[in-house]
Amino acid sequence: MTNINFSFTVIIMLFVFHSNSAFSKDSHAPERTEYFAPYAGKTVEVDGSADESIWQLAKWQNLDQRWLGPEYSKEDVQGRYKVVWSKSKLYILAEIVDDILIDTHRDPLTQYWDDDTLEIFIDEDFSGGDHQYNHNAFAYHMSLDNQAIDIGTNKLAQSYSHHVESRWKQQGNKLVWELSIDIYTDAYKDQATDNQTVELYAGKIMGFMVAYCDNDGSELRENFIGSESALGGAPDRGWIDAGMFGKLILSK
Ligand SMILES: [Ca+2]
Ligand SMILES: [Ca+2]
Ligand SMILES: [Ca+2]
Ligand SMILES: [Ca+2]
Repeated sequence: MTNINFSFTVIIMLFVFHSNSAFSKDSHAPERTEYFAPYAGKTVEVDGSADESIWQLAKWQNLDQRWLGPEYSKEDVQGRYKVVWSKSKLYILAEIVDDILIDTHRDPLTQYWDDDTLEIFIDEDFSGGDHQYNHNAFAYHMSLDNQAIDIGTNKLAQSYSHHVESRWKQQGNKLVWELSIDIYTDAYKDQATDNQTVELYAGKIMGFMVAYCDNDGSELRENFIGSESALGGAPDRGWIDAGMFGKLILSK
C-alpha cells in the first residue's frame, strides 16, 4: 500500500468511525423489528376474541427468538402478536400455543416469571436504556389470571394490573389473548394517584416487544421466547435494557 493510499484509507476509516459514533447515540441493539400498528378507529372490546375488523389490518409478528431454554417443538410453545392503537391505549393481540398451562406460584408477586407468562415490554419514548428499577420502560408480566406485574422503583415486584385490561380464551389449541394497555412516560411515580397517561398520535415511535415464558411443570421456566433478537450478553436482558426493544410505529 502506498502512503497516499494509506492516508486515503485512514481518512475513510475515520469517516466511518465518526459516522458510527454518531449512530451509536441510538442506544438500541442493531436490527430491531419495525412494526407498523394501524389505528383502531372503533372500540376494541378486550374479550379474547379478535372479532374487531381492525385486527385483520394488523400484521403478525412472531415470537421466534429463543432467549432461554433448550430447543422446543411447535406443540410445546409458539407465539405471535399484533398491535393496534387508539388515542388512549395500545391494544395487543397474542396467539400462544402452549401444551400445558401452569400457574404454580399463586402469589402474583412470587416467581411470576416461572409461571406461564406473557410479557409486554413498552418504552413510551423509544429511549432505550436501563429500566430495571425505574419507569423509563415497563415490562408487564401478564399472568394467566390477567394480572400485570413489574418491578417498582422500590426494587420490589408490584401489581400494575390497573394499567392493563387482559382477557384470553382458548380456541382450538391456541390461547387468543387480547389486551389494552395505558401508556405512561418515565415520569410515572409508583406512589402517586395522579399519574397522567400519554395521548397517542399517528407517527409516534415507541419501544415495544413481546415474549412468553413457558413452564410445563419444572421448578423454573423451561423456555423464554421473544420477538427481538438478543445477540451478545444475557439473552433475557430486555427486562433491564430497553435497548433490546423493537421499534413500534403508530401509523394511520
Ligand atoms: Ca375483541
Ligand atoms: Ca409448553
Ligand atoms: Ca423511555
Ligand atoms: Ca406451559
